[in-house]
Parts: sequence; C-alpha cells; structure tokens
Amino acid sequence: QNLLNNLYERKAQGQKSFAVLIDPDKVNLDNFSNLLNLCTEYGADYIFVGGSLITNYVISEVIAQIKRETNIPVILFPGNSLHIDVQADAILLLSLISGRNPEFLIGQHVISAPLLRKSGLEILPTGYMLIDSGKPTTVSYISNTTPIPHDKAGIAACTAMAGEMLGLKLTYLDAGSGAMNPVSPEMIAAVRQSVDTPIIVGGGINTAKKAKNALSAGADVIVVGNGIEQNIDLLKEIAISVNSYQ
Ligand code: 1GP
Repeated sequence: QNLLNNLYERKAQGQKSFAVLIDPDKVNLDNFSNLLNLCTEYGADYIFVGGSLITNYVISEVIAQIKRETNIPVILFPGNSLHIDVQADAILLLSLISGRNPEFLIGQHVISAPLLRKSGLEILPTGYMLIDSGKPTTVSYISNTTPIPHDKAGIAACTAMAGEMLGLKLTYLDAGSGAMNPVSPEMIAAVRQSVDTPIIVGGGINTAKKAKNALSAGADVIVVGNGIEQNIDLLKEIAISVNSYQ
C-alpha cells in the first residue's frame, strides 16, 4: 500500500510528481545507465516500464538494471497479462474505461489475478482513459478501442467519475505514446473537478511548457517517455517544471 498512500498524500499536499516511461523495446542498453543516473540526479519520482506492444522481451533485464542502479520505485505499465514482472514494486492495474472492449476492462485482469496475488506487487487500481491525439496510436489499435475525442472534456469527466465510483484509485489520462497533441488542459481541469483520485497524465508531453500546462490544469503526476528518448536534456527541464510547484 505504500505507493498508493504516498500518491494520495502527495496529492493532498499539492505536491507534483513525474514518471519516466521506459519502453523496453526502445531501451538502448549501452547508454541505459546514463539515463538512469540522470533520473536519479533530477529526482524522477517513478519509473514506469511497459507499453501496449512489447516485442523484444527484455522487460526482466531492464527492470533488474533499474533496481541495481537506482532507488526509484518501478511501476509496471502493462499492455497485457504478459507484461508482469515480480521485480517491480507495483503495477498499474489498468481498466481501459474509455473503451468498450471487455478484454481490457476486465478480461486480462481475470487471467492475471492469481499471479498478481502471488507476486507481492503492490496493485494500483487505475481507470485508464485514452484520449484522441490527432492520429491513431499503437494503443488504440492494439486495444481495439475508440479514444475519447480530444475536445470532449465532459465525456472524460463522466468516465473518470464512473471509474472512481467503481472503486478505481487512480485516474490516468493518456493521449498515447508519441501523441501529436497531449491531453488538453481543459480536459484535465474537468476531470480534476470530477474526481478526488490522483490524476496521471501522459502522451505527447515533450516540452517543459506542455508539462506545466498539464500540471497547472490539475495533473498530479506527468509521464514522459518519447520526449526523453528523443532529447535527454528534457529530463532536467521537466524536473524544473515539476519542482516549481513544490
Ligand atoms: C504513453 O503516457 C505515456 O502511454 C507517455 O507518452 O511517450 O508520448 O511521453 P510519451
């Protein structure tokens, strides 16, 4: 229960956080140590590991290295029940509530439940919402779900509300990795007003300005993946933006 409690405490104190998303398929193991050192140096709060489609199956090696070289909590961000690794600290148990595909609402969870119970991983029950970003993303294709239209903040607010009423403890608004447009501040603000859960926002946050926009609108945690893969200096800029709220 540590990470979940901690997320709620941080939210209560208005403390903002950032997570670095590591896609195991894109990790360059030669300079991975460098990235991990920078994550420690700039105070990344969490490392998320995962993706909707993973092809090279080095999750285990990647997590082992993160655990060896940092003290940052590792949270699985799975695309399906194959993406579980017990070396992590916790797992975002994502129910894809913006979609109507039962497989990602509950199906994969049923398959994984006995393993998760045995694993000792902290379970973070998460209402996961995909938001249209202007172009199809891997996750919308793989999950076979329609994202919430970019400008329909009301739909996002009602979806988040329903997720919270069903008992989901975190709300994740995701425009998808490499999104052309991140989730709009208007939508984040509408969701902020409709739920008390911590709100995680990711997808297409590739500048400090976009990070600030998401945080000012009410995100508690921002997730940055692609932006850092393309420009490692962004890590420092994101850290500065997040710290400016403390
Ligand atoms: C995607 O929220 C994450 O699921 C992060 O997206 O890779 O675009 O930063 P980016």
